[in-house]
Amino acid sequence: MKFEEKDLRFMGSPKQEDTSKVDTPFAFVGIPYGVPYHAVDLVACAGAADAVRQVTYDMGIAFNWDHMNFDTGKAIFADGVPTVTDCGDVQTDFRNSEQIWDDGMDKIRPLVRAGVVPLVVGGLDSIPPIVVGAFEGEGKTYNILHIDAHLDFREERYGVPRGFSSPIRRIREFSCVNEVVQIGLRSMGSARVSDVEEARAAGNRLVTAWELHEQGATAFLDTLSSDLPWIITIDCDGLDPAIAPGVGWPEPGGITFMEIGTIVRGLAKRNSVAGMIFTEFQPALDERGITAKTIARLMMNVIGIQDN
Ligand SMILES: [Mn+2]
Repeated sequence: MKFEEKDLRFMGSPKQEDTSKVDTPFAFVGIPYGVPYHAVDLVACAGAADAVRQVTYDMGIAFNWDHMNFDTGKAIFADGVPTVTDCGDVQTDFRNSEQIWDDGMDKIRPLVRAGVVPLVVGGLDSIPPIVVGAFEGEGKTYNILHIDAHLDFREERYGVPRGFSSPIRRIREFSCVNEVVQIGLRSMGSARVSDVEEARAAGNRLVTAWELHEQGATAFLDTLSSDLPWIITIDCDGLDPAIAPGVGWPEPGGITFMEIGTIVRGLAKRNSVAGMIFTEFQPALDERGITAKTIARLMMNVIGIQDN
């Protein structure tokens, strides 16, 4: 049964569009439009945040805050007090790439300043630098964990420097960024051999999907430094198509739910998650809401585990 409500809110949490007025430790934000290459790019993921909101009604989470969440070993929200606010979606003029960046950062920055952890659903994979840019200039430094089948380190593509083949290149340019670790790389995408060499030269640590599977998620987690908070950015095609079928470029052999869960939960247990971003989720391609559910579950694990 599909629950129908006009004003969907993630987990049925309160809504507050003004991000300077959020008083919960976590905030859910939709960024439907990143910088596109072609007009059609704007359509594919625009409904992703709403699909994640919807699945939290379909799962019953929105009405059953006192139910046990076995992922965290406790009620979804203790004493009926939500710990996340739904801040709605970034409104912007998607014909203007400067505007897309400015409006996105303006929405996220008040959360960063208040110590609220933004939980963001894009958008194509051109949105991560918008979110990371909101952390820039606040006097703190962060590590980036990027999950993706693809490198996303092109200087430009089709003459566009802020498109979805370049987000990690752009993220590297922020002075608030320290380490960049990229996991889940496999098969081939827009990256050329020279782009891989440039990513390594920039200091990025690249872990292929093969390497992660062989090493195991727990051992990998142990290699992540505890010195700085982490911004986790997940292109859904980095995950295995079994748990994230709703993507434009499904690629077998991706990161399993237990692997990504172990990594995300491990960082949350350290209280190290400064922000979380999901991109490239195309609801029209989803199968029985599995991709939306994967995103909601992982966000709920951070919300339920991290003591923010
Ligand atoms: Mn990708």
